[in-house]
Amino acid sequence: MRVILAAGTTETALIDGISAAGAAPELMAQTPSADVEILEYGRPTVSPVTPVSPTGCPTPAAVTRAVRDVVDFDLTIVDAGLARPTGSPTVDLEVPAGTDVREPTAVADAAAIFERAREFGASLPDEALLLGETVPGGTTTALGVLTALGEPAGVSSSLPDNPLERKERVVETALEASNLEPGACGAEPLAAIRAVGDPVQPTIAGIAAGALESGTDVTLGGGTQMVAIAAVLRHAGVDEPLSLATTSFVADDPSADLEAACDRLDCELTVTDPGFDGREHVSMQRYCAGEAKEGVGMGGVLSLVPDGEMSAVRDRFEAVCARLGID
Ligand code: AAM
Repeated sequence: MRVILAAGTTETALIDGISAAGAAPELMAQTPSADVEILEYGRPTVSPVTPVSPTGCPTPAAVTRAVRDVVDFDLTIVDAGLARPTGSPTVDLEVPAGTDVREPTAVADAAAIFERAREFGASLPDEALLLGETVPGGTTTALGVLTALGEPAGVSSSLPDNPLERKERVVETALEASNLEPGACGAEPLAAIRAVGDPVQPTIAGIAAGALESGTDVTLGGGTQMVAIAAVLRHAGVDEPLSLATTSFVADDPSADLEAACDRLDCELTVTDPGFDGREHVSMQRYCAGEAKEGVGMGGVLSLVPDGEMSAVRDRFEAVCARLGID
């Protein structure tokens, strides 16, 4: 199994109060670069900070790294629009950082990115791929794309209280700035991303399309951002089987309504509970309170943990948090 993590940024994350994927708005652009270092090395290397939410909840990269210490999988990191340097080795598909969706164009070369990613996905020798993301503001851009496609699906949030109305206002402004009505891009999913999406979306959708074409199994590892990718693929006419693997934290979020979305998009859903409620550990309790919930492939890699090994993952998560200096 190869895990591919697409890491990128969108200026949309700077909008006040829409994301907790960084301690402060000016740190959001740093989060994906640091996330991929945590996956690779177990802690940030050239990145100056460990990504935490404003309340101190550690990035889901810490959970994914903990799983990596227990389950063997290959890992490839794709630069899907990083805005800061990273010390991790990355595949370069020439993906620039994304613009604020409230500008007329959010991802200028969405179609070209999709094509390059598709070639990359088709070239891989693996039998199965698990695709993950890190892009602060990603649930807002997911809502943008779902709305432009005319899909009724809701989105989750890295915040315990989903600022859904704020996101809806952003998406409304974004569609107006692009001269689009909701549902206008139903037949043109890459136009939806170009107008109101983020650069991670055409990267993951392209890799998935290329891999599926060449007979590789694809699982989307994530929550409602991956629902948006599944919608892009279905609207692009991709009809191969698709799976989505996420955490119980997203599955339990009523604003996500994940099961209905997966049903509609003909996507097999796997939900994994890491059992964090059984431990007196501050960070695990934060996850149980609905902070962070998912990201950096967390739900996907949790689905790879064999029966009986989840307590080892929790032990490793405690060790990763201790190394990062987080409770
Ligand atoms: C990624 N890195 C993170 C993080 N994510 N570091 C700390 N907390 C997170 N939740 P939103 O739309 O609310 O910003 O949520 C999406 C982001 O949260 C994504 O980057 C996802 O990978 C996760």
